Amino acid sequence: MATEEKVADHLLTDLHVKYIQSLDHRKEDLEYWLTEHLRVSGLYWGLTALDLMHHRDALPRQEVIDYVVSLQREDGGFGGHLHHDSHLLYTLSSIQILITLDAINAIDIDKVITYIANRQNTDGSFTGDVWGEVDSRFSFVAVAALSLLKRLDAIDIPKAVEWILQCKNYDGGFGNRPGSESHAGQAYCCLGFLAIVDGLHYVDTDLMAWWLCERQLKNGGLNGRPEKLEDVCYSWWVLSSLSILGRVSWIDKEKLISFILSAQDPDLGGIADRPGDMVDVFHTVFGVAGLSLLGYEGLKRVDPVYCMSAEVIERIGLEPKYSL
Ligand code: GRG
Ligand code: ZN
Repeated sequence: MATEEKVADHLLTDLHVKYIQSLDHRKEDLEYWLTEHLRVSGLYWGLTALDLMHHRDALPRQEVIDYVVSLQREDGGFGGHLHHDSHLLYTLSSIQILITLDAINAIDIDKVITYIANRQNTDGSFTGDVWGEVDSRFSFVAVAALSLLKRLDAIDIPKAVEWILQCKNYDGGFGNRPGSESHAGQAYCCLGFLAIVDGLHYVDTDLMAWWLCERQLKNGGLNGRPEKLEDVCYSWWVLSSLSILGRVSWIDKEKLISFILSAQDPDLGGIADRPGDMVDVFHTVFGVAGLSLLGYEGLKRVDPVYCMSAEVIERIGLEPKYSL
């Protein structure tokens, strides 16, 4: 017998809050252990989703701060979990959490600046950790973290820009390294990078916005590159890029809102990559943040560069980058 499918037509805020609160107690789930290496990023995603839904206090503030502080390593960087090696990705998540909770002075800031600056190569690119993988994601993460700490002077910005511009493609998009295929995740990173260093004039706005709005499919969802499936997280990677370019109106907002809402778990909360799939905190934050960029009622505004509430970005005195 066919069961009637429940499809939510509004944001299930209370359920999402409970879902995020439950994540740290799900030690019987295999996923809990499989994601140990990126636990602090999971915490940043959960906290940001809660903050945007006006429930920042739903996680125990002091416990979260103590945990993040415990992740700072001797080299100044942060690991994804206790006793894990430093990586730029987890360093940014740690800084984002502490700034959201207004507790950045709890860590050794000079040491983390040194860690980030040491990741820059002579060609301007950045490695994610001491093992040497280079990616435009890491250039973004480095400048995002340094700008949140007001220490962009610690790196060679002109060289960093030179390298990012080599990742730009003829179709208007960006890849993860010079010569790589355009991908929406990298579009966000390279555009966010240029927004932070005041380099948006290097981008052909209409060409890039055209490539980005072409990511919307008939079902309203967005994909990350041509011929790929729709996925809720591109509601962040694509839409934040369009927001930075001031071209959110180039996509069908109502259809995208319906697509994101249809990917919610109507029983236990959380948002999945697409309707019917298992939820996770990664797609939950990017679904909520995407709805915020779409002006969904009852949510705080999100900053399209930092993926933190615009209120927090304004509190620390950075210029908000939000535009519809
Ligand atoms: C502060 C929000 C924030 C981010 C920090 C980690 C990072 C910087 C950015 C990641 C950007 C990125 C590359 C996102 C894409 C993630 C993703 C869905 C990858 C999957 O790619 P494919 O090719 O999947 O496996 P498709 O969708 O093309 O089939
Ligand atoms: Zn996804």
